[in-house]
Amino acid sequence: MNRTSVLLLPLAVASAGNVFAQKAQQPNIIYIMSDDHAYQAISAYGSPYIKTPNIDRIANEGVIFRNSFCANSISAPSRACVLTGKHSNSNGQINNGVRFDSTQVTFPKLLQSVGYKTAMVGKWHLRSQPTGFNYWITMDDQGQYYNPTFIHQDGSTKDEPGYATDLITDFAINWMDSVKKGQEPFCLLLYHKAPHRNWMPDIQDFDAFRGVKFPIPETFHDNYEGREAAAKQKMNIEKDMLPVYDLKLYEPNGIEDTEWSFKNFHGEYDRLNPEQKAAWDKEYKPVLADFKKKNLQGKALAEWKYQRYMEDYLRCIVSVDRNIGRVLDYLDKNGLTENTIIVYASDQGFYLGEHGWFDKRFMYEESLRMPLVMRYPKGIKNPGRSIMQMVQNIDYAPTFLDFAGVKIPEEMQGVSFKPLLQEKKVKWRNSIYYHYYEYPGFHSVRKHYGMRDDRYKIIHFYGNDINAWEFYDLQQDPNEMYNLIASPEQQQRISDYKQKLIEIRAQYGDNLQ
Ligand code: SGN
Ligand code: CA
Repeated sequence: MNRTSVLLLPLAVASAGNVFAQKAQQPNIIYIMSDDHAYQAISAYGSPYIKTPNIDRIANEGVIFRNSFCANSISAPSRACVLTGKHSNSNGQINNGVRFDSTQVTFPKLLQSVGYKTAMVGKWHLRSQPTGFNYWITMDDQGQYYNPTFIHQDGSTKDEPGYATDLITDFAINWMDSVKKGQEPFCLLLYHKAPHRNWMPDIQDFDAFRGVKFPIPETFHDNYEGREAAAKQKMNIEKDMLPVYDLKLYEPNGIEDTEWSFKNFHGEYDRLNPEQKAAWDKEYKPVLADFKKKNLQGKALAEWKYQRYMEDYLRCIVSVDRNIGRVLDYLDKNGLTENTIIVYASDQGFYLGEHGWFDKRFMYEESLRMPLVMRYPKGIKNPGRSIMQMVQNIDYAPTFLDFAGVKIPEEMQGVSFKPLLQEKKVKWRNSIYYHYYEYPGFHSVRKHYGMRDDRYKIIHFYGNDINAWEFYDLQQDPNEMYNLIASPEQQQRISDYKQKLIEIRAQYGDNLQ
């Protein structure tokens, strides 16, 4: 026996004997993602509107990312970025319309290959069937809030009585119960439908926020001067928010609205059982009566719609936060808190009246930012901290793999932020890249790509009917109201940023436009 094998032998024996213990050392991973949850509606981010104690608990016992961004502010693309660790141009999921190529390398597949038990529960939205999961149960496309339909692994579908956010959490907890804890690490993707349009709250949350007057955002009455794409969108609360479908101002022949609005409202409302309908009508009939009595116009009407929108949107979040609390309790009760990475994020940001809008898609701050909090008692140094470095959803896959001790594939474009969590000194990126592609489409936001660093942002809107550049100084103008593209003092800087944009596009291999 040579010297090397003598040295190796005891190690080999030790590792064979410890195979379960070793696997148990790998952290469990719970990645919770909701749909359209704005950071402005999370108290850990200083929300003026709502308290989210359970999301805040993750931040307080872990970290909060203050500069977390998506790569393409819309659902399916964001989900694909998270799974693959790649930008949209590289993973192919450029918009909500295309089908996800499920043969790609994803982090759940890699975790599964090293012995993790993996599961996906909730809004999947990628059209192709989930791959890389021991267990999955999903909703069809956007799913529904009340008594929703779930798709099971054998392809069958079944309506489940109850409220989406509760049911998704029930499925997730039931699955965690089936895992042999301490013997096999697990990875759970828990994807909520809420608080996506059309913001239908759970009956038990109707009392929350009733009659509250929310502060109107500074930019609510924006006239979009100097910003052509912003002027062309169709996601304005005053003009595009639908009285029946969005604001629940419904009674037969009640008030005027589009056929589409009535049809889609019915698609959801008709799912309620008689008891639920009675509670629903009891809540919303007086709201309609009040609306009719006031007979509002112009600015006053826009502000009334905003208040109505906020009430229902925030009520949906009360339920999301409560259900996150159920998951945290489950971890505590089962002794899993220490060795579990738990993350809360949303697929993108959202407008809560800023620039007069709802929805997302734009590279402006509210929809570019992605709320992100993470707890891992064993692996995060100095909990209770804010992380200021710029991270993106393409970084999640590399980070999870890194914590699980799995080699990060070369093809992943994101970077593990594990060193940031361990307070290691590392050279970090100083700019992020963004590209949005869904036009023509809902809300008419033009295609655009751009780059942001800690001070400036450059955006190029392009297409048949637009070719417009925008440039913002985020320090002087955090609300992005003043497009500096024609400012004489900025010309040198703008040409530098145009060059930097060419370079970052080349770095990520993006020549789509
Ligand atoms: C639906 C919504 C849109 C929303 C898209 C994409 N309309 O089409 O308002 O922008 O989803 O949202 S709805 O009337 O059907 O609710 S995403 O988050 O899934 O990308
Ligand atoms: Ca979304």
